[in-house]
Amino acid sequence: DPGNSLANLRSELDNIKKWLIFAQGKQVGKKLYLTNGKKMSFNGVKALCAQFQASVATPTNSRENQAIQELAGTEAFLGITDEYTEGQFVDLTGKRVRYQNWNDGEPNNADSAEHCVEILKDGKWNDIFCSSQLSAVCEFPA
Ligand code: NAG
Repeated sequence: DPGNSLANLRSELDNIKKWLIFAQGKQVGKKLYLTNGKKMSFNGVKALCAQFQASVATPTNSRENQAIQELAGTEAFLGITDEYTEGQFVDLTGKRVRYQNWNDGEPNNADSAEHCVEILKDGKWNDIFCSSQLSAVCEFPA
C-alpha cells in the first residue's frame, strides 16, 4: 500500500535527521544549526546556507547563542548586519534584532567599515568586516 511506504519513508527520514543532529548538529527548539567547519566571507556563508534552503545562524536568545558558540568553536558569522543603516542591526529578513550579546565596547564600527557580526569564542558578539573569513554556521528549521 503506497500510504504505508510513504509512512516508512517519513520515519526513515526522521531517523536520519536524528542521526545527523546526534553526530554533527545542535538543536534548540525548532532550530537546527550545522557547520561545515569552513571559513568564508559573509556573502560566502549566505550563499552556502541558501543552497540548503537554510539561513545564516541568528540567535534570538542565550540558549541559541550558546548552541552556535559550541558548534562553531571559533569565530563565526551571524545572520545579522547593519549594512543598510549604520548602527541598526537587523536579521536577514530585515527585522531589528531584539536579543543582542555584544562584547564590551562593541559594536564599535571600527574603520567605519564593520557591518557584519561575528560570535567570538566566548559567545560574545563583535561587529566585523563582512569580507572577513569566518566559520560558516547555517540555521535550518528542525
Ligand atoms: C579588533 C577587531 C575589531 C574589534 C577590536 C576590539 C578585527 C579585524 N578587528 O581586532 O572588530 O572591535 O578588535 O578591540 O578583528
